[in-house]
Amino acid sequence: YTQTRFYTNAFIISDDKLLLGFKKRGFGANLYNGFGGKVEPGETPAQAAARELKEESGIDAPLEHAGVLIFLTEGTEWAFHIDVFSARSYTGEPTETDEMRPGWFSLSENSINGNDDRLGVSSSPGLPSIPYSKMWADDIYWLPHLVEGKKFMGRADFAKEGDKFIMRKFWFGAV
Ligand code: 6U4
Ligand code: NA
Ligand code: NA
Repeated sequence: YTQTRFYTNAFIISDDKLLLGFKKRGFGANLYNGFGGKVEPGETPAQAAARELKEESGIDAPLEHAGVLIFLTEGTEWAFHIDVFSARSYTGEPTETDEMRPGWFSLSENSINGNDDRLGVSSSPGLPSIPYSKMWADDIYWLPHLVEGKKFMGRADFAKEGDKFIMRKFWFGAV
C-alpha cells in the first residue's frame, strides 16, 4: 500500500439509543453507518469529523476519539485509515440530507450483541435493533466496544466480488 487515505466516522449515543445514517448514495450506499467522510487538506481528523457530522446529519456533538480502523481492499492501491469518534450528547435535530437518512436504534443496557437484528430481538420496544445485517461486516466486532467507551483499533481486509465487498479477515484489539 503506497498511500493512505484519511477518513472519519462519528457515532452519537443518547441514553440507550444509537444514531445511524442510512447512506443514500455513493460508496457504501444502502448501508447504515456513522457520519463521516474524507479529511480535507489542512484539517485535523477531529475537525473533519465535526464538519462531516454537521454536513451529513445537521447536528453538533462533543466528539471524542474512540478508535482507529484500517480498511484494505484487494485491487485498491491505498489503505483507508478511519478515525472513529463518539459522543454521548448532541445539539440540533438529526435531519435527512442528500447523502444520509438519520435514524435511532436501541442499545441494551449491558451488551448490544443481544440487540443484533439477525437474532430478531430488540431491547427497546418501539425502536429497531442495530441493523448489523445492513452495515459493513466489521462493525459488529468493534461497535460494542465503542458503546462501552473502550478504545480500539482494527484492520479489515475486503475482497471485491462484482460490486460487493466481502470481508476476508478482521483483526481487532483494545488499546
Ligand atoms: P465523503 O468525504 O463524505 O464524500 P465518503 O465516500 O462518504 O466520503 P465514507 O466515510 O462513507 O466516505 O467511506 C470512506 C471509506 O471507508 C470507504 O472505503 C468505506 C469505508 N467505510 C466507512 N465506514 C465504514 C465502516 N463502518 N466499516 C467498514 N468500512 C467503512 O468496513
Ligand atoms: Na461527506
Ligand atoms: Na460521507
